[in-house]
Amino acid sequence: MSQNVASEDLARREAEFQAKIDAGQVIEPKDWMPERYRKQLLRMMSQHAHSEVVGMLPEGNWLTRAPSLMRKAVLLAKIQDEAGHGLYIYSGAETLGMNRSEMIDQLLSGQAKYSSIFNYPTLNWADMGAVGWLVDGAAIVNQTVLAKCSYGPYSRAMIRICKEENFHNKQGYQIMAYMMRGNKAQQEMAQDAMNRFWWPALMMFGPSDKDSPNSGDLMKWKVKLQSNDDLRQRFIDRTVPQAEAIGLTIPDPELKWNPQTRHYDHGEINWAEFYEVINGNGPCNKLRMKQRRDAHENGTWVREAAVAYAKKKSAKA
Ligand code: FAQ
Repeated sequence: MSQNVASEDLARREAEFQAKIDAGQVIEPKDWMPERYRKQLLRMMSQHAHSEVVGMLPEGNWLTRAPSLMRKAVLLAKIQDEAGHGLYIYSGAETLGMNRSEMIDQLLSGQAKYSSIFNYPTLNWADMGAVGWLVDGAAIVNQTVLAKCSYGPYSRAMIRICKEENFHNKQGYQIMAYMMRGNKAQQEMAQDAMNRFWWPALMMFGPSDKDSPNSGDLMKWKVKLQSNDDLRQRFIDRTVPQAEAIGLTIPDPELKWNPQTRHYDHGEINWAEFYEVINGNGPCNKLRMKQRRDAHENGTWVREAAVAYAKKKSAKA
């Protein structure tokens, strides 16, 4: 009998929760939420935060080799922004009941994912342009929509983060445009970066809708407001004219404007490669995780000192 009452109560609460979502209300940390909503958000937000942090590595690689002091200062500022985004999203995710160190343990033990894109190498300076333009560009398309998602702390974090990502995107495009105005070797370098980053950037949006196991729940709860394929298409539509404007060729022979749909048709993504990368077998997965684990270990004394300092300060207070 009491089990029946409990399950009726749960069904009522779930219905009320869904009604709030359907009415466009925002869910805040202290509101009741279904356990699966909490878990899905925690998964997504922690993976997002890990991506921001691991995402610093391919760019950090170029700090000592940026071609001028100005480029170095800009790159440094961008990388610092990414660290801030990671911390910001970890804080948002903590409101769902898991602390940052647990999330980081999940990353370091390989239990949690981070974006596939950061498992590709950054081989030449133009890659810094491609990362800013294409990777941050794809992130913005995804995050602008997340800024309207149903979970308050996540949507608010996205609003601020998108503003900074816009700057990252423009500095990346500016690097590419500048190189395309340069000599033949510089133009080839930019095209080479484009060739290597185009397809992995498209994979950032996740598998095709028909193969996306989490989308059903996430769309129902308005965490996702647009599907993986729709966002990918939006990214393609806005990026192709930008590439054409500076003389870069998109490495997709099937790419064509479709006047009926008013979108670009594109070739098939190599999904086998995508799954290899997200399952740990991309070109740089092992290197990235080693760098992250080493950085975590080397930072132990800093974390210990910060905790000791905070304790000392609160004891005095
Ligand atoms: N990489 O069912 P779905 C940035 C996994 S931030 C790795 O479709 P979902 C800023 C997915 O987790 C970039 N794994 O999943 C920056 C799931 O596995 P699970 C990060 C992927 O969640 C720029 C499985 O496949 N942005 O770049 C990927 O509904 C420059 C099935 O997929 C975010 O995280 C992938 N690309 O949709 C920083 C945005 N795609 O967990 C530094 C927030 C899918 O069940 C430098 N996240 N998987 O084991 C999202 O919008 C969503 O989580 C998606 C995936 C769209 C990424």
